[in-house]
Amino acid sequence: MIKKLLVIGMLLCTIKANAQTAAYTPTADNLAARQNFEDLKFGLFIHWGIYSELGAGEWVMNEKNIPYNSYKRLADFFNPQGFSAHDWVQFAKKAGMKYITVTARHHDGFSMFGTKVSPYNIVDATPYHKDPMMELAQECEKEGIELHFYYSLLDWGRADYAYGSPIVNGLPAKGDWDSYIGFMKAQLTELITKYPGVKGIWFDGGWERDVNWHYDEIYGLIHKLNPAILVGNNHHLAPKEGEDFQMFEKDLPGNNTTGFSGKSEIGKLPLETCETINNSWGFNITDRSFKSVSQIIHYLVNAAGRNANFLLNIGPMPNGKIQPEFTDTMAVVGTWMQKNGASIYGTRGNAIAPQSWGVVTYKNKTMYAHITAMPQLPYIFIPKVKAKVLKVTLFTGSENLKFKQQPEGVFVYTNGIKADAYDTIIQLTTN
Ligand code: JFZ
Repeated sequence: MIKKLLVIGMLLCTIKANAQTAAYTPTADNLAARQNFEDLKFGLFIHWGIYSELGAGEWVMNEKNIPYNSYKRLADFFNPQGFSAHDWVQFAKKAGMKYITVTARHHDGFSMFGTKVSPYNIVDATPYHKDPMMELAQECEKEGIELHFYYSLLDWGRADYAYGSPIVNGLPAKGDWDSYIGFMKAQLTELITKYPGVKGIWFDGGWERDVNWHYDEIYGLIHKLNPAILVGNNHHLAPKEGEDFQMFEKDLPGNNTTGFSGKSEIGKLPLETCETINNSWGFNITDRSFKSVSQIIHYLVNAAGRNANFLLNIGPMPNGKIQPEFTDTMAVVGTWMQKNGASIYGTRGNAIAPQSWGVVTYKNKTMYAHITAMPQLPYIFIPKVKAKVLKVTLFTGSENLKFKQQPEGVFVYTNGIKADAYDTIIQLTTN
């Protein structure tokens, strides 16, 4: 009898171990969603929460040592009467962006959506009493903009997470990990099943502690609820089992200027890189280091040339409105994208390494050489072009440009061409 139980027990253990290590096989729908995601190229990242009220970024509680119990009061006076899902979506569309990734819950643990599993949320804990994530999801669906939710694994306030910091008074030294994982699973289920059209979950904060995050269960749950949902995690490591895209923070894939990306070897998944429109993620009232139109277009083009999407962040104001500096800049970017977007949307990159003059994107039999720094010499050299080049023109013109193809690459003569203020695009038709 005892022996029998032991055998059964051992069997159950192996089944469990197998279940945990079972390799993730993305469904056909998921693979199609990945391709579609790669086609989008340009997305809007939005950091918005009760922290926005203080105008000092989303880490303000930590940075200003605000006791958690005082910080929580921000919910009592969060009443974003100026929030309009329509305006946010129009902002993205006018800028030429195709998807939005928005903070459903950041490290402060405040849920910006109506949730049944915590009273600390915008519907129940603020005088606003409405769910902006629902309005946004519905508006995105109506307007053909894809929606991803940012979801923090780190929580500064919950007792079961037990964040170890003196500003969070009264938390137990040790949390209740099973309870916390269960809470996240319940919230993720809400986000995926209640909100229409959600296409991705963007995890962050797992770098806070080296523990078992039960990614197998969490990612498994997401893919069980909707196999096409794209899972990404800002853990700054090589992609893990169950993830569908790889992200980079404040760096082009392959670069490591921030020191965040040192361990992020580029894998085979779709790539995304995020960057801020000024120097802040959440609304920052003193940050006036706005990126220029040229910087933003160059970042986008450089990401596309490296086969990555560009997710550009804004922090809307506490009333829900987007500040005019952002609107002005992005309207110009959008006008440029309307004219030149076909050389970016739906293309792929990385077939040809970045050059001193710029990068190359391609789609079907057309290559686009994006000259972001006009060379001193009257030509650009594109190395390792395997296909035979039949015709070269400016992307915005029909006149043939002179070129010379050799086994080692193609020379395109750029003298006399009319340069674009941001990116001069040369179109090469191959056979
Ligand atoms: C994280 C968040 O902490 C931040 O608030 C914002 O949401 C951003 C998009 O993501 O920022 C990080 C995450 C990890 C590191 C640095 C910044 N890191 O590991 O050095």
